[in-house]
Amino acid sequence: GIEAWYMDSSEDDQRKPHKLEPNKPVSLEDLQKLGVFHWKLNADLYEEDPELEKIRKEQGYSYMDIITIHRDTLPNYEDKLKMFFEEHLHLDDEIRYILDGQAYFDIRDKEDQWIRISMSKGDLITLPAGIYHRFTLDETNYTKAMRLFVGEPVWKAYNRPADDFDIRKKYLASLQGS
Ligand code: KMT
Ligand code: NI
Repeated sequence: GIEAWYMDSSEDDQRKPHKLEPNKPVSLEDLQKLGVFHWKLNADLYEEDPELEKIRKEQGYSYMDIITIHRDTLPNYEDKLKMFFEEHLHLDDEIRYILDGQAYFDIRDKEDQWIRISMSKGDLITLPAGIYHRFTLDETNYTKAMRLFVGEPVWKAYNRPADDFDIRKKYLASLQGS
């Protein structure tokens, strides 16, 4: 299941948990305040899941594909993992549903601190357009994820600094008062 915490600042292997001591957990409610939403589904049913269909319909997630992130399955594995771990934003929401394995999504909070979100089989997450984030495998080095998108997918990532985009300003404005 999903779990989130503030990261330590060590330069050690990105695949390690990087929890503070003592751990400083982040609740689902805290994530919601940053515009991050989560659903828990039964990933064994993903090919024909009425719950997933309902979410896709309600949220307008018309597009989907599946990416298997593993040394033997992903072309340019090393380069892609390096790119995924560069701090970036997108002009659209990033929606990911973990079908197998596990991985970490890191997001910045309002004070620009890193929060690590641990995702495993059955976790679906949406990161809002304009939030700075990054992705890494954990020490198991494998995850299979569904990528969802509203309309034709645009995967373009803008590495930080990307503060001049309207979507970034809009995201920051959306945090006011939350
Ligand atoms: C992104 O843009 O951060 C990604 O697509 C991460 C990898 S998809 C599981
Ligand atoms: Ni991204």
